[in-house]
Amino acid sequence: MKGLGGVKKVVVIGLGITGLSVVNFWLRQTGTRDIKVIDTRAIPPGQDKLPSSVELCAGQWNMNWLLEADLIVASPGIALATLELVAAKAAGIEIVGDIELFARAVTKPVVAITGSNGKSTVTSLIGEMAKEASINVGVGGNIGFAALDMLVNEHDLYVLELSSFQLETTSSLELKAAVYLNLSEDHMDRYDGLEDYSLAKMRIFEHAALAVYNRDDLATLPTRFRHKITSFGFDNQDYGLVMLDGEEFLAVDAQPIMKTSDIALVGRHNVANSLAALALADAVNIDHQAACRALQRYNGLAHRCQLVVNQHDVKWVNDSKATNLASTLAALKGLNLPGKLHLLVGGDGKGADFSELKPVLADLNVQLYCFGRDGNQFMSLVDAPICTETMAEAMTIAADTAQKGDMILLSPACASFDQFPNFMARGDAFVEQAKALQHRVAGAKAC
Ligand code: N21
Repeated sequence: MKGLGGVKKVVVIGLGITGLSVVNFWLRQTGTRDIKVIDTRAIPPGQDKLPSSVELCAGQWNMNWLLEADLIVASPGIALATLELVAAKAAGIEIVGDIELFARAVTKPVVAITGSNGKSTVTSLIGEMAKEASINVGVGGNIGFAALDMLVNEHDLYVLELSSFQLETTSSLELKAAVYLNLSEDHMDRYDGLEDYSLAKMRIFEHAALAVYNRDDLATLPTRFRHKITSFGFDNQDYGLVMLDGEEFLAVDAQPIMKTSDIALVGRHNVANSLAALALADAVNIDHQAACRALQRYNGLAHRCQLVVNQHDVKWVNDSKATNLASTLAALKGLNLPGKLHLLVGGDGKGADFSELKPVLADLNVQLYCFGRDGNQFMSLVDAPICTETMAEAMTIAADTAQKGDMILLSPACASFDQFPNFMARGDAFVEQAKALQHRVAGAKAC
């Protein structure tokens, strides 16, 4: 394998799904290696699944382990700017992430997706397109399934969703095609501004045979010369749109491919996501018929604007995946409700500025609920916010006051890490509680 042969002592930083996938990857490799795990959290998630032969240091750093390592594999949850990692790097120890290990081990074609929003949707769409074309595809990365776990069973194509944090620790990932979907503010607690964050995302193009950018968001335009480049957007160039007999079509080089009204996903942003998926599918020779079938069938991710309960004419919608402001704004855009919107926001705000929400909320019939560590950052956005400590408390109040025609929407614009293991657990808690509370809504009393 490229560049992993001489490695004897490995230290993995951060457990959880990714850390465990790294440990298991090394255990599957032949050769004598010494693997240790450090997780600075007192109770690292996934500890119960760690093989007993692997030593764990939890709740604190272990500088001796770090400085004795040949290779450090850092979790996307830990900043490279952390003093201990800076010291290890200064001592000459190589620091990589799980995606770099994947890059050095993989032998089949890979495409990858990054951006502030829509990554998981585009990743899943390409996976579905490949399946429609009967390709044995692996879908993973920052999407609940670790990249290295995909290597347990051989696949003929890999589709990787990559976060900026994963890209920071990746340097030799060869891609058949890569897309940078869009840029909006996120993770300002870990970056020195938007440019710094965007530079991490730009790394996706480094060894990509084809670079795909968003014509409607030029922050995604490759900054260095790339041999092959294409784009997606709402005019008729490259991957774009054309009108034919009064109907709008997805198009490639202005040739119509499929009516946009046949896309199963709703919303303008999903037309853009469909074009991006089509560009990457083309790059790995997935035929347009298979790609179109997937676009017609795929109806979305869990925790992404999912209607989970619809009782007594009150809709409960789980958009827990909205972990940043742009994502919540996308959920609110085009919302047309007969009644009131009960909007639940808050959690770990990651240093964001939420003021852009103010004019959007002013145009809606909305009751805002703020919860979690940074819930107070939303209080000045509306006249009479309801502030609670937890999401569950907010949901109970919403259930007791909701009327026919209302919607109770969790679209928190924040990460969940202050009160939940991740946004999926937050969404699951919302669904469970919505089911328990659905009979309490005011509309139910009339029945
Ligand atoms: O799920 C959410 O609510 C938020 C998702 C975001 O804000 O967009 N995504 O930043 C995804 C997975 C991201 C970041 C990290 C991870 C992996 C970890 C979280 C915390 C792993 C390690 C830690 C912390 S490890 C250690 N000491 C969110 C620590 C560690 O404190 S994301 O792309 O040693 O999950």
